[in-house]
Amino acid sequence: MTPSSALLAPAAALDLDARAAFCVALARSAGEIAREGFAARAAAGPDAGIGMKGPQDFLTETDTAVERHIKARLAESFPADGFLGEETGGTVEGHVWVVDPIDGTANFARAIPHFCISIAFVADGEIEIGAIYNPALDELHFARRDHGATLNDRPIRVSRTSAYTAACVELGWSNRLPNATYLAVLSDLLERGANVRRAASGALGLAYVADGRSDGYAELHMNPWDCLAGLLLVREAGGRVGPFLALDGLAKGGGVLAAAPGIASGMSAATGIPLEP
Ligand code: LIP
Repeated sequence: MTPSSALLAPAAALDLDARAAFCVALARSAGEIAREGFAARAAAGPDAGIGMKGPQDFLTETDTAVERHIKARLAESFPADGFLGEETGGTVEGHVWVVDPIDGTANFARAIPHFCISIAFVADGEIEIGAIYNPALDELHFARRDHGATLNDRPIRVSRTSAYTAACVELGWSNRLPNATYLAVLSDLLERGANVRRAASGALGLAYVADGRSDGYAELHMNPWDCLAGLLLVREAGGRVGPFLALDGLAKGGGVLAAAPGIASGMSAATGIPLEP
């Protein structure tokens, strides 16, 4: 199959079993690189130089090394698949791997062990495979469409929380939108009675909704590499999510909503992000 025709191959013609198994091993091998980079950064101390791509947008040498590793291994094993990475860009055409080499870079840069590698595979407008690996805790969240979600191979489900007075949610922030917009949503969620956190890794925020440790995650604009794996995890774990890909999120990014069913409608009203049926 030539690369161009392979890029247009329907998902049914793709070997998703092979890609799913490869994705798990790839997340763990990339995690080794991230773990070594994190140890070096922690040893260098708080005054070590931190790269900046822009205001509040950090880049470390580990981001670059991890993305290079993932991109090279995918090119070797699935040369006809597309690639879209946070640091090197890529394509949104055909079936494509979407990768954030270090999500939570602001934490990683300051030696805070709350970061992860996020890898998703998208085909025919569907998120087919998602992996989020936190090497600091050796926690691998994994999902394949219509096959459920796991944490270190154990099945996971979203929480059964339905009362906002018992809910703990996360509201992601970036400087891509006005602070007033963020504060309005934060205020709405607080007024509903929720406890609201922000831990600076959107992918882990979504993974924790999938395994029930958090009741919801929202962010008014996320890039596709930050959220696609997590959105699949939450849906496969029985949660509600917003229509990210249907609103051209792969090309433009967009609002992200993921929640336990019992509080999903309130999160949608607070953020203005609709829920998938
Ligand atoms: C992060 C996102 C998070 C957002 C952070 C940051 P990065 O991605 O996962 O949702 O709130 O500001 O953008 O830059 O650490 O890969």
